[in-house]
Amino acid sequence: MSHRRFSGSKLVVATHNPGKLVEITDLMRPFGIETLGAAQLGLPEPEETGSTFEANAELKAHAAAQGAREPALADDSGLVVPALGGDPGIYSARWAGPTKDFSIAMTRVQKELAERDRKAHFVAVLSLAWPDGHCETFRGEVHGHLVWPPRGKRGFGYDPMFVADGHQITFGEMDPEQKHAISHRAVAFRKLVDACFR
Ligand code: ITT
Repeated sequence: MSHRRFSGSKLVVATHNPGKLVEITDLMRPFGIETLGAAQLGLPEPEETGSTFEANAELKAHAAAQGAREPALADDSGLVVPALGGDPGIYSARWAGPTKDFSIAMTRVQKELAERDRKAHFVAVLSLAWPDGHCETFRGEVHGHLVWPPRGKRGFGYDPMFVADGHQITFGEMDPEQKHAISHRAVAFRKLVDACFR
């Protein structure tokens, strides 16, 4: 399948989440690509009306590409807990409430989980859209389990309660370099790079 190449040196990142912006900027750095956050550019935060990670990533990427008149990369991601029927899933940010307090979201996951199976995975879907409407979309996942109480102050969101398979420490305790080597976002990013940045 042929993909469209991105040939610029600056990329609009269609996120209002500072934790994601830091990670995407880190992942882009080796390719000499500078990032501009949607908030920095004064772009509005579109309502996430899709019912899949893919649909939401694409709608955010299209909105930013139209608004900035430049190619834009969006990330829609979340924590999927099979024992909770896939929740919080695409609602991961919404479980933190209007104050975006992830201690509230993690406590809710822990309460609803109670004694059930603690397996979980993170999903990230990256979507790169151009102002003419073309779009390239890639998914990454990292599987693991949930711990309680949360541990570590690094990362963001649900990181302090997630331990990836083959590891003992949470993403909240992990060096960012180590998280970037295995994370859902990094897996999706590698697919994006292979398809569009080489
Ligand atoms: P934008 O839509 O502006 O990008 P958002 O935070 O609303 O920001 P999402 O709708 O994609 O983004 O929500 C994803 C949520 O899933 C995010 O707020 C985190 O809580 C969680 N999440 C995603 N990736 C994560 C990661 O690497 N570590 C921890 N939590 C993560």
